[in-house]
Amino acid sequence: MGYKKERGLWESYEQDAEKTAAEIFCPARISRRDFVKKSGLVALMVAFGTQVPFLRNLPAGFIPVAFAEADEDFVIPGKNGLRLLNDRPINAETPPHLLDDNITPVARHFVRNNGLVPPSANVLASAKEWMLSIDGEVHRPLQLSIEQLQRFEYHTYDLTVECGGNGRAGYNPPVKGNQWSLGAVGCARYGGVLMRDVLRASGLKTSAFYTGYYGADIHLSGDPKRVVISRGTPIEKAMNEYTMIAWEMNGKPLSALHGFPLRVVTPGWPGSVSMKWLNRIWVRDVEHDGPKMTGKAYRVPKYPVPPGSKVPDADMKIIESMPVKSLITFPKTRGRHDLRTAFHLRGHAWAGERSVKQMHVSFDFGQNWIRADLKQPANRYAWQHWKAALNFPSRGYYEVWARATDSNGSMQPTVVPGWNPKGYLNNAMHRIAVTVF
Ligand SMILES: Nc1nc2c(c(=O)[nH]1)N[C@H]1C(S)=C(S)[C@@H](COP(=O)(O)O)O[C@H]1N2
Ligand SMILES: [Mo]
Repeated sequence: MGYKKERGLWESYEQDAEKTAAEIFCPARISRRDFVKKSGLVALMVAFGTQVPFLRNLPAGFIPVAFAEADEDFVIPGKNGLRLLNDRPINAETPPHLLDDNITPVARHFVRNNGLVPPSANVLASAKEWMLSIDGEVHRPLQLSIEQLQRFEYHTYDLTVECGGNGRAGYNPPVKGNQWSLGAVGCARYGGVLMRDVLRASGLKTSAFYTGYYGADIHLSGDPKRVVISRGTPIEKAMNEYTMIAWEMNGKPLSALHGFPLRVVTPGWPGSVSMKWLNRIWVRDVEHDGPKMTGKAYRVPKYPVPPGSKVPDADMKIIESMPVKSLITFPKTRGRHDLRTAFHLRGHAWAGERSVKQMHVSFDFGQNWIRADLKQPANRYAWQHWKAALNFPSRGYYEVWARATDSNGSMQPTVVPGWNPKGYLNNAMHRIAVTVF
């Protein structure tokens, strides 16, 4: 079988730079407009603002990593300024300063794919034939077209979606998988219907215990029989009044990368239970056991473990609520600031199933904390905006730290929280550097 394991772009580079360069130059996947033109010696020097020793040794057609990370032509079409972590499947995160909007624009929303986007997602007309089936522990199995789905009451909510692996890059020893830093999170406005209205219409049996969601994306092996990912939640979470079956993101039909024409949004839980390209809901009388539901996937140890240890699968539990977390979205890290003026900063905070109760900032490595101004969320599960103003006591290099506290009093840790085999749930504080002059 031509099974291709998921492998990061930079990992591939290390193993076979030329082959990787050739693969990523497939124009259908990534735009490389002008790259060849710009790769002339002079253009590269200008781009880096410095000498590039040994440039003549650079293999033909090879993109220097710094160039690939920074060049605006090296992008996923429709995504603006995102950092590409992997191109097959596509995974890209948003630098914090590009998450400044209250509602994350589609062009700035991270993408996490475990498989390949189904070709139908690029064909608008495919929505007309799309069918969502609901079966399992229901009295009336349903086959719904999108038109039929649209007869249920329409709702729109701002919902935070964060990948369970956001922050993975912070763990030591390092953990395999996409090396997300801070930006696998976004809060978009989803439009659609409530999962609970649809499930009720199917006549849930009293045995209904868990959902199993299926999407139309294609396994990396190309084998149509293999399911990329199929996850679900306890029936109570599916019946939560904010769990949606959505067809709109920010007032427009979902884009191909975000699950066109239909997706689940399960706010407050790992993004992996927000199934994209949704075509089946299997209501089950046992915990769902689809791909990436079992073993170590989206699970953490039931007890704290030493970093780097092996944990038996039986000692792992499914991640439910995401932990309290926040970002500084303005200003960008490594800026310069005039001592004579107040330093204004802002960002967002969120807390999974909980709400954010308080937000604080510090500029002396956590000795003293200043209370930030924190807004209520637009609706439950929307991230909360905060802002603060500081006056630095002198010139010099500062770090500004931001710390959210949730409604139960839990705070973001200063250091990376408990290591776990797959590197989930890193909610350490976001820090930015500022040079005050
Ligand atoms: N069908 C399908 N749904 C999926 C995935 C996927 O690979 N296939 N990835 C999941 C994961 S792990 C995350 S974090 C979110 C990301 O949603 P986004 O790409 O819209 O940001 O989608 C989830 N839904
Ligand atoms: Mo994820």
